[in-house]
Amino acid sequence: MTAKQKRALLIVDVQNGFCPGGNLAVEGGHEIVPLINGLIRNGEYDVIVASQDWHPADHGSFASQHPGKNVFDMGELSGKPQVMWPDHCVQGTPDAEFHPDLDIAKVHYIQQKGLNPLVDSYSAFRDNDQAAVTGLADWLIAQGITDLDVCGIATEYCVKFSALDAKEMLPGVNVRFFEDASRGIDPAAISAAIAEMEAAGIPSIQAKAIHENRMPW
Ligand code: VGL
Ligand code: ZN
Repeated sequence: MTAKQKRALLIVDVQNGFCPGGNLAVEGGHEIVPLINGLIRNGEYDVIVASQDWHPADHGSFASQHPGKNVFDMGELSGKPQVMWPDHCVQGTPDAEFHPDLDIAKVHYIQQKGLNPLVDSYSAFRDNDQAAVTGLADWLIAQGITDLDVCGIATEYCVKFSALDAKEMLPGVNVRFFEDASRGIDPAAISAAIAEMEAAGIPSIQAKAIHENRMPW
């Protein structure tokens, strides 16, 4: 007997802070918004989730909290190696808002992350030290999903760690990565992230191929 598929889309951190003009701008971050809106609107997904980087102003991943450190230096947070990020996605600021064109009204569940100032949280599922989970895995399991497609920003950070955690924390769920509906920071690191996801059983797919027969939306 084959059980019916229940498909979910996870949209990672499509926020002003990671788009041009934002505090941690990723080149072309805004370009994925129309593709993602197409995915949201094409009716293939039963469940749509968005994650939102949501830091307190004194978050320990910010270089501003580490005297003598520069942005993008390697530093330490709670004894672990940590990239020193610019202040970004501070709770309640425009930088933390979703991109204004993203069709957020059709999102069923928003998972905020990065609230604990003592640990960073790239994954939408748990903190980087893997000590605390966010609740997203339990929520998706309760929905009975069978398939999860992941897209968003930044490919080699929050998208990759979210996809890898999904594979590990959602037993039996098919996880895929939308390459063209994601953007990353460093081309070499993006390629390495795609290889790492593929090695973990997460294939790369293209949103454009899915849309081809459906446009205009
Ligand atoms: C992210 C760095 C710091 C991301 C979030 O969304 O990929 N990267 N915080
Ligand atoms: Zn962050």
